[in-house]
Parts: sequence; structure tokens; C-alpha cells
Amino acid sequence: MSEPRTDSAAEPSTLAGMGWSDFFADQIGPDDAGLVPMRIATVHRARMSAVSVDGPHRMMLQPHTNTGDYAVGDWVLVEPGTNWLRRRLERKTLLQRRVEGGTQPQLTAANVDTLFIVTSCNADFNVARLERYLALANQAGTRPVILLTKADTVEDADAYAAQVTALQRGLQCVTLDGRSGAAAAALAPWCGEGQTVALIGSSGVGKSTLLNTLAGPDQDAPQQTGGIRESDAKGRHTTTSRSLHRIAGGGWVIDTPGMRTLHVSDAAEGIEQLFAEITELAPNCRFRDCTHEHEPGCAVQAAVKAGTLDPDRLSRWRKLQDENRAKTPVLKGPRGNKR
Ligand SMILES: Nc1nc2c(ncn2[C@@H]2O[C@H](COP(=O)(O)OP(=O)(O)OP(=O)(O)O)[C@@H](O)[C@H]2O)c(=O)[nH]1
Ligand SMILES: [Mg+2]
Ligand SMILES: [Zn+2]
Repeated sequence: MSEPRTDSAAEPSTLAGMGWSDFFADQIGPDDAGLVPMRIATVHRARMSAVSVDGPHRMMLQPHTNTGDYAVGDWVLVEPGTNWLRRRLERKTLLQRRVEGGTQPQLTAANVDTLFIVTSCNADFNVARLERYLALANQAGTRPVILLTKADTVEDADAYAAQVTALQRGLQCVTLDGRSGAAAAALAPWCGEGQTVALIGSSGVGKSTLLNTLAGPDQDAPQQTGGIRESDAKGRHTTTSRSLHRIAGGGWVIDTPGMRTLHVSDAAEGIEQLFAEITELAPNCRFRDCTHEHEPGCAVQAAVKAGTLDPDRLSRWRKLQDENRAKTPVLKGPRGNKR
């Protein structure tokens, strides 16, 4: 049962061009004979769609399927002809977050190679928020790239970019006008054949605008975009669900709804990587469990005094560490013991 053609995903592709690799092929066993690999393109409460090499499909779901267990970008095995979804393959990467009051993490996107963290050269720009997104990307094992949209509206976009690249070693940052074709060319290094990128950020920063630019003029159903409030640059939450789209001449891109607050949890390694300059000093502290606050012989405090470590960075590190500890549930051991 094919879905009506909705976008350029209907064009034929190859499995490799869709992001398939040995990582997924190795998971196929004798029981899977005859099943067709597809990628989840949309997830709604009671229905999901996917794309295969021959175009879009509506998934047939077993009773009691919890669609919340699936993420846009997931690889699944499907019965040809009937489109019954049989099983999901292990993910290479998974972007997820806990939401207030939610019992299970919300799955943002799966099997994403590069996370485009989008912010604008306006009131949305906030380094502490960018650090939260970076911790999430690091934790998921997805390469982060920061996109600074609306560079066309300011005199000195490079001043924003300089603040961004100081946030994490090797971090790449691209300033652009998301509405122009030049943006697609600037992002091409991450958007090649078989690559998957996802766009995340606040409402109104221009994620869907960029998606439309990347998808190109042949896209049948462009993403809706909306204006922002001039006073504080806040968007109107125009996009309400996640979706997977083909990039003109290359890989795949996932659009997501604007995020309000991103709480950090289950991200200890992601935070360590983000604050590598602090992580690396810690072994030089006199006490192994040094909190870098007031202990004698603290190498981190010494670096602040010497002017080699930004004290604001240290306080933001502390805040994220504390939040991560508070929000990460205590894991149960193999026999249900608290670890
Ligand atoms: N000048 C300028 N305007 C832009 C740029 N990128 C996006 N816009 C405008 O910003 C507004 C918001 O863009 P959207 O693409 O809807 O933003 P979004 O991030 O998808 O927002 P949500 O779907 O609400 O999360 C629109 O009016 C766009 O035309 C840019 O680079 N420069
Ligand atoms: Mg949008
Ligand atoms: Zn210390």
C-alpha cells in the first residue's frame, strides 16, 4: 500500500544512498528472508510512514505497537506487499531526551551522522543553550555542526561564529542565509550520498527554511515556515512533527519541531567531551573527588586564577553537571539492585 507521493522521496534510490551500511546488513538473519529494509520517515501516535528504495510507504502496525518506540531515521524490516512492519534494526546513533513528566525518553532522531544545531544571529543566540545541544550530540555519538542563520541581518556574523568555535574543540560553525542556494553549497560537505543530517534548535531559527533549501526546488511538498516575533525573535512553533526528506543530489535531512527547553540527562560523557579543558585538568587536582570549588590544590581553580580557563565556562560546566546528576535516574543493576 503506497502513500500518495508527497515529496522527492518518491524517486528511486539505492540502499547505500539511503544510509544503509554493513552495520545494518550484519543484523539480518535467516528469519528475515524476503523482508524489505525501509527507513522511518514520519512517526505519529497511531501511524508511521517509511521510505524504501522505491519510494514512500505507509506502515501496517501490529496491534498495541507503541509508535513512541520508533524514531524518524530508524531502519525497519517490512513485509513486501502488505507493508507489515516486522522489526526495527539496532541504531547506529540515537538522539533522545527526557521530557518533563514523560515516563520514557522522547526519541528525536535515529541514525543521524551529523547534527545541525541551528541558532540565529539575533536574540536566540545563547552559548549556554548551545552547550546543552552539544552535550546531547556528543552523547549520541553524532557529529555536531553549529549553523548560524540570518547572517544576512547583521554586520558581523563572524563575531557570533568566534563565540561558537570556542565552545568545543574542533567544533565547526557555518554562518548562512538559510533562504539562499549558497546555504546548500556551504552544507554540502555533510550532505553527501548516504549521509543523514538532522536540524534542531529553537522555534523560528530557520530549520524548515533550511530544509526546503537543502531539498531543492523539485520537492513536491515543502515544509511550512512561519514568521518570528520581532521583539524577542521567538518563533511560532510552525513545525509540529519530525520528518525525513531527501536532499537534492545527496543524502537525507530530518526536520524537527522547535525545542523550548533542553534539559540534560544521561549525558555524563557528552559533558566531559564538551568541557575537555576542565576534564583534562581534574587529574591534577590534589583530591580525586575534587569539586573544583574551594579545595586546596585544585588545578581547575588554579587555571582560572592563571587566566587560562574562563570562569563562566566553569560555572556553566558546574550547572550542567548538577542538572545531569539530578535528572539521570539511578540505574538498576542486573538483579534489580540500585547501582
Ligand atoms: N533573513 C533571514 N530570514 C530567515 C533565515 N532563515 C529563516 N528565516 C526566516 O525565519 C522565519 C522562521 O523560519 P522557519 O524555517 O519557519 O523556522 P523553524 O526553525 O522551522 O521554526 P519552527 O518550525 O517553529 O521550529 C521565517 O520567516 C523565515 O523566512 C535567514 O537565514 N535569514
Ligand atoms: Mg520548522
Ligand atoms: Zn579541582
